[in-house]
Amino acid sequence: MRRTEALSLEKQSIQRVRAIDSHTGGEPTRVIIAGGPEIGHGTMTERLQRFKDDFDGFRAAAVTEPRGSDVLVGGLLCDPVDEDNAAGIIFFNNVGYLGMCGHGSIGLAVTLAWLGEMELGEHTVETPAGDVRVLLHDANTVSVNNVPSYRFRKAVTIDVPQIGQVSGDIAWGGNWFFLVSNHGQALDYGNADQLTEFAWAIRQELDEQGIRGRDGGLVDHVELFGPPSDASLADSRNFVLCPGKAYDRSPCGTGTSAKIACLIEDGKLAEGDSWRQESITGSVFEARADIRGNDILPTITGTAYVTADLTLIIDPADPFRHGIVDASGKH
Ligand code: PYC
Repeated sequence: MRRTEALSLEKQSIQRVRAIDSHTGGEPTRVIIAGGPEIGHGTMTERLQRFKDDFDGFRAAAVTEPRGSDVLVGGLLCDPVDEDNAAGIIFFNNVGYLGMCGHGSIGLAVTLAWLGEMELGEHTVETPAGDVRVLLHDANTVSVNNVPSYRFRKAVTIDVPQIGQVSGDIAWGGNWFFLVSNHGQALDYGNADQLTEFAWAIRQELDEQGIRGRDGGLVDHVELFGPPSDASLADSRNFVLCPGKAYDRSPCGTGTSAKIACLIEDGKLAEGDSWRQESITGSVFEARADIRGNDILPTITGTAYVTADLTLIIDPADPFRHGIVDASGKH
């Protein structure tokens, strides 16, 4: 066999994956639009399980080094279970899977609009955490009606090694958050390394003490709050540490949902009132909540921009095809 034929045969086994990258308030999203794993046609929960069980290597290939980075959130675009809905999406990151992702949903809508597959107006997107409505206002601005959000426990105090006592609320906004206001940290972009270590110490102590969400889920996001950089632009500034130790460059859609659930439960925000949440990069999400029965239903509005239209190459011969792993097999 000639060398060129041999090379072309080898190339046939290469997986080519088309992805669109965007960022929402600085936080990147990579939506896999073709060439991803076949995870079946079950419910979104069943598809998530199939993804976890059979294709975790793909998750790592798509978002971790050398094809991605710790900060990247991936989204596997699927056909919706209900054909009247716009899409299904399973979000994932450098260490696992996210029930919902606010910045990612904004990025998804902008990505679909950029591809000509979503028109202006309202659409339903299915996620493993439930259906969310997205309202595409223009090519870059999107509102997301998030899943019902609530506070599970108020003022939980833990003793964190090297830090001391830290008190925070545990709340759900599509992911579990530990929300801390009294921390003594400067929420500045230039202080991101220090904030990461501080929030990571809290996260580890939550794990250590077996502190969990209502459904037994890991409280795997830590959110620190402080005053905004400019009170005319935002109501509060946050720093959100994600499960894989990367911090959210955006104000975090699910974290902002958890925050407004706490504010409403404390009587500090009324139904329909606006809450502008700023991130340490200066990006802002505008949030409000509707109350239906006992449910707090947050809406988050933000902007996203497409940054790349790319083909990922996953070559079976590449020792790092599923990312860089340590001796224990951890990414
Ligand atoms: O915007 O919900 C969000 C989010 C979760 C993790 C990173 N971003």
